[in-house]
Amino acid sequence: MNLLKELEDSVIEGNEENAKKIAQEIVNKNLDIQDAIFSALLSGMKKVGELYENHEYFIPEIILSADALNVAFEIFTPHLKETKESVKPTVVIGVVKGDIHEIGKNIVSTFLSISGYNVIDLGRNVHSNIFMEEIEKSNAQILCLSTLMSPTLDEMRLIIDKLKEKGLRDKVKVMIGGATTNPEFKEEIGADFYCKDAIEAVNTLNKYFLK
Ligand code: B12
Repeated sequence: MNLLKELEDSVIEGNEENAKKIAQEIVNKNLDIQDAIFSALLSGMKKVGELYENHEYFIPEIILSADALNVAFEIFTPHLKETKESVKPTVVIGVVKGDIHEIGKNIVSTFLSISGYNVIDLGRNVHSNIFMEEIEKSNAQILCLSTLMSPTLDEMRLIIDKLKEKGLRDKVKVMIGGATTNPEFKEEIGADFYCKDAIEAVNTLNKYFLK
């Protein structure tokens, strides 16, 4: 069977051991790592989401799938091609308060990092005050916010309001992403960029900051 398909199946089945073995095989065979991330790991997790929505999978199955994805992603990360030909701005990134979904944020964080950005990753379930403190401390030019849940969307609005209150709004560009966000929501809360995935995030920031 095709290795990418096998890796996708390992994520869907939540088979961590197989995911590890196949990811290593993909690395050893010098296959395209970026392709493996998008067309095996992420597509596998998309199918897991569908199974959950159809009530065929429940939280324990999702956790196993997330573990299988993470173990393969860890094997891939050191082999992603780095492009550090220019000094790029500092990015503060995190998942907003109330939300513990971190896989997508981790992928965006890794892609920005290997593309030369100085990434400060605050993790998940991050309080708005922590974002403010880090932006002030690090003088970051970019703030990336992630959420996958509808109830936590308002946190993004709150963070932008706090940036305004603290006089930081003009110093930092705000990029939002995650399955519940979209270009309309970006407009509504006054963020600067919305991107659908990690590749688009890197391309958008490169276009803006490397003019
Ligand atoms: C995995 C998963 C989990 C795992 C998370 C494991 C982890 N360590 O992250 C676990 C099991 C813990 C979990 C828990 C819960 N989950 Co959940 N989970 C999912 C699932 C199946 C997949 C999410 C995922 O990782 N996708 C893969 C990644 C790669 O995709 P992604 O995050 O979308 O990221 C991509 C883009 O969105 C983008 N992106 C992401 N962030 C950012 C940021 C920026 C700046 C940019 C530019 C781009 C960007 O780039 C990424 C790809 O390149 C989704 C279903 C789905 N269809 O999404 C539900 C889902 C997100 N979960 C959901 C829910 C409700 C929950 C729970 C509340 C369930 C419960 N009853 O307890 C809890 C959450 C508790 C909390 N307070 O956070 C709902 C949310 C519904 C909603 N609209 O509010 C979903 C949609 C399932 C559903 N259909 O009901 N979950």
